Amino acid sequence: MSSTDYDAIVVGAGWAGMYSAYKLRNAGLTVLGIEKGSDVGGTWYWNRYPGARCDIPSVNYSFSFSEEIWGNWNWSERYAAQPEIERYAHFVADRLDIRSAFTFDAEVTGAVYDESNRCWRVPTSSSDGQHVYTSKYLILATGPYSKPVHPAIEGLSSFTGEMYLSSQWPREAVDYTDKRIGVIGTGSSGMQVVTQIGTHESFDELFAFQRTPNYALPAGNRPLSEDDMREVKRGYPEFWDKVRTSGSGTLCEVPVGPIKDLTDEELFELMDQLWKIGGPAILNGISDLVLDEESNRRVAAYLHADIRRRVKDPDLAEKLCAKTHFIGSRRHLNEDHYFELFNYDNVYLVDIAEDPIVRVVETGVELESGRLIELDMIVLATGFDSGTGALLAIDPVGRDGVALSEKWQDGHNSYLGVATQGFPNMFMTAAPGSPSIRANVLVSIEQQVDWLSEFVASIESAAGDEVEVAAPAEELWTKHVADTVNSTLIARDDTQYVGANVPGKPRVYLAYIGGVNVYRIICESVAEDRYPGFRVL
Ligand code: N01
Repeated sequence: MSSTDYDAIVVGAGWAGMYSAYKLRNAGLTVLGIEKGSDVGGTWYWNRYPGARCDIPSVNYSFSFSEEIWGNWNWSERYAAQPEIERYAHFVADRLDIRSAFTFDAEVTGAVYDESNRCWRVPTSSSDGQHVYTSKYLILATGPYSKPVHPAIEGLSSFTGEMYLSSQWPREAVDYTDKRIGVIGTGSSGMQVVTQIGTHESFDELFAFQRTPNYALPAGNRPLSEDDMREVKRGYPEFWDKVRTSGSGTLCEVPVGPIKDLTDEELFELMDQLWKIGGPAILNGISDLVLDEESNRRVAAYLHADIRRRVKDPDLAEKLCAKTHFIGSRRHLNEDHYFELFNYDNVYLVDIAEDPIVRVVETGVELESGRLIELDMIVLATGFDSGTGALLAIDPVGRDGVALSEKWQDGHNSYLGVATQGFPNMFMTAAPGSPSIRANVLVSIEQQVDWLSEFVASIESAAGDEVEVAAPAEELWTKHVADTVNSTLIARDDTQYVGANVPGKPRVYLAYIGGVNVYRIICESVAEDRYPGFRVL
């Protein structure tokens, strides 16, 4: 192998990129991190829209590997908001001294595997010009939600007011005063934007353009005191042991079991108790929720009843009830006041399933009925090309000149979601085929990066030049990922998790839903057996 600029290039300075760079550097490798933004944070660097907040409990949405980090950081709320999470990312970066490994404001524009020299050539673009770096290993820590979807709505560019994409929110303060604001999209991001502006900002009128109603669970957010954090930290090691052996990587699961045989009264009593606990994982303990249609429908009926209690206008309440998909097939909102907002006389739901958007014009949004909703500001909270989007934007070219987009034209495949055959020495984090987007992504990332860095260290100590997935291992894993989700209800719905929100995207489920605990055991056994499924030369 010829000499390279670096042993490893890590793309992205989110959680996975920072931790990968840290672990590989500690393993004695020379590392260059490349990040498009001006600082660390990844998702939490870009998604600074009003109301952006984590829906996993803060004490659980944290790194566990370093006592120095968790011992010196205190969260201020049960669910931290974006500014605090971004501060945490900076804190982590400082403690790991990781910025020194990265070049910022530089975009990776491709990656090509040089077979004869067994290295990756990685072109970048920045204000300093174009550079091509070479490395033995390429780690794509590009994040599952980093390529936004720009909706195909006619006339968007003709709008003369302010327009913002939720995931590319400006760093400067936005003024909502006396403005007529339209939010398009009612997924987690759109509902958070509507809740924040509707509750905390002064505005003239607020319109939520809803194509598909979404489920929501009570957050029960509250401040965390120093005493709360002291208490958490006292039990942190045991806490993390439990987290690692949990299915979702979060520790607010209340084991309930199947609800199939409960009477309606028993079920409503149980749901009332779960509601009081709050949090996004209160339903995780219902073991037949995503396995049994009737159980799923009965829980949905409780959620609908909750909305009907909170929204005064019965017709409006009906429009807000999610009925077209199973609970669990989309990410539900973790909310405190979303539905009540529609009781105000200047907050409106625009049901665009009933009266679709035809076009955006200079002054606002025109609907099929001919109605023109005049606006001063449009917020597009229209989602992401999830899972594969950022990887395919780089579109690495592997062995025999085959691009990833070519290999994945009928759907992604990989071994363990960390590597794909034909792309030697290339690893991915939080990628399709791993638990990532259907789990506590931070717990999942920490486990994957620990595993990957040990694997790379073992290749280095064996003086290996090239590592590649073997085709049979990839086929088996891809089948296992599909079989696992196909045995549930959630693969049936058209969601971003199957790529349904991006025209032409192959319909393949984007995550391994067997649980972070099961995935960890599988990865550990692969390591113990000296990595069968990989070929090291
Ligand atoms: O995106 P989404 P998101 N015209 O795809 C609508 C994570 N996240 O950014 O459902 C009109 O869920 C679309 O309508 P429909 C989380 O993992 C986490 O909200 O296709 N509407 C939908 O309502 C989540 O899963 C947090 O009918 C259009 C919305 O836009 C992931 O990010 C917070 C449209 C897109 O919803 C993505 O969530 C926020 C069009 N042309 C996000 N195109 C946490 O709390 C799309 N829509 C951690």
